[in-house]
Amino acid sequence: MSAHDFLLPRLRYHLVLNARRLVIACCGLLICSRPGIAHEYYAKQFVLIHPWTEPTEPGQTDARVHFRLESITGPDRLLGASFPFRAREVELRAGPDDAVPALTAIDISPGERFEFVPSGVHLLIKGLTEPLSADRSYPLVLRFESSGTLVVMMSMSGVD
Ligand SMILES: [Cu+2]
Repeated sequence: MSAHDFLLPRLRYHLVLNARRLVIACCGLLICSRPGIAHEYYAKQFVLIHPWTEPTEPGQTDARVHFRLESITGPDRLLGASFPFRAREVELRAGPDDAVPALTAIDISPGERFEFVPSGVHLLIKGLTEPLSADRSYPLVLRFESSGTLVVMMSMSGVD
């Protein structure tokens, strides 16, 4: 067995391995930066899937946030959220009626699925300082009682 026979397969193995790592890294970037692609975040007790909101017009100061939790293995509570640099506050809402006072927390019980949608419990971004652009993604900070703080990137379309 020559040195060539010994080294070449190893070299190939390393190239394949590194190429695979690169592909995985690129997928992560694409998933986070391209709107409308389903993306997920793993927390202690659940998986948070596809946080998104919609582009806003100049002068529009509110935006509603959608996402869902899946594979919820234990109880948790969403205690608050913030949208640093771009909004005054993020409210926890019980439903579509803005006359109903904001919630102080949202209880999450174990189960298959928990949806945050404007027709039910959801987050309302208030006091936007700049319009939200369709070709961007934006960070949202979520604070859970048990799972701690989670920073997620919102895409600008609900289409997975
Ligand atoms: Cu997504």
